[in-house]
Amino acid sequence: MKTKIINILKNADGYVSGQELSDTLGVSRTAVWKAINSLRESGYEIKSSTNKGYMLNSVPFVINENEIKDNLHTRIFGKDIFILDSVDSTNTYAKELGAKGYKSGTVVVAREQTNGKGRLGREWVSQKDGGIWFSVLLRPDLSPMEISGVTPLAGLAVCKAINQYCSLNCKIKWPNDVIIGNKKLVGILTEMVAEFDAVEYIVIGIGINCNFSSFSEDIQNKATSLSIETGSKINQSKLLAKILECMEKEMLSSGCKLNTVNLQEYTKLCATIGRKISFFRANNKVSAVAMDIDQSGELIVMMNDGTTCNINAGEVTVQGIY
Ligand code: BT5
Repeated sequence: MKTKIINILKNADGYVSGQELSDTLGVSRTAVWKAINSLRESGYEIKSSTNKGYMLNSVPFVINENEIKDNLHTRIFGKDIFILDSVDSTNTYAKELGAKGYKSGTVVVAREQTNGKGRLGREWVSQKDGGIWFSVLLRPDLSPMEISGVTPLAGLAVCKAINQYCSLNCKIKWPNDVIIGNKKLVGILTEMVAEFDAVEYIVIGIGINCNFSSFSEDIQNKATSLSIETGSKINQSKLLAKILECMEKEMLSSGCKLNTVNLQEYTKLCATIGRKISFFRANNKVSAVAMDIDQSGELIVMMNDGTTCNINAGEVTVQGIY
């Protein structure tokens, strides 16, 4: 009933009377009033006037089921979607769904994570309604060796979607961060469950800082958010729908593999290329210059002695970026 009320109010030109709503929906006026209150609690601003009825003022900017479904134009991604108020980690939840046999494209999104995970056991700060914290379960037809394109492709799709939706100029810090200037906006954590020669499922977890205005001391120098960068609040449900659409396009059309076309786009958006970097090799810190990305998603670097070598998604420090 709530979805129907919202659709009626969205399509109305001004106020809709309580009587009209109750007649159209075949329920009592008290039931309408209760549904309106519940919609208000989930973030819809609905004006009411004794004589005229109800009018929709604004839709919620936080993650909201109606708003996601209303804006989602995908075939597979997000067709099954779990929308949670609070969870320890959407990745952990999605991995449980994977083990239970849920379909490829299933999405888990939460308004808050109490134990959001970064890579290598690090923490991902995911405060309530501050951002889009979500995971996509995929069952690609790939061997574990072929999985290396997944994270770059997800990064590419998220970066393009944000740039289009928010008119920004985000870049990718190889392999898995989306950045603005020299600050981190998005983190991606991909986890895989595989047999020896086949991937059973993967979970791509993505955290996007949206409506944060300040960060804790430990990350304030290296983190940013869309509201800080654009100066306005972001409709998180619409942006999530747009991102899922971009991810589906990018990942399904390529079978989740890097190819000439998507690699060229990735390279263009990659802020790491052309910069001085450093990384650890056999416990020694080595400096080099990032030159290119190859089709397995590895970074090709030129060492100080002029030789080139490939490095894979380890820990790389890029000069000038956190
Ligand atoms: C990442 O790790 O960047 C991967 C983050 C993935 C988060 C998503 S949210 C949905 C899904 N469910 C999960 O539990 N996780 C995924 P890494 O490259 O290791 O970066 C982690 C580091 O980034 C931390 O050590 C902090 O320094 C910094 N950091 C933590 N929270 C941040 C935030 N909200 N914004 C920017 N930087 C942050």
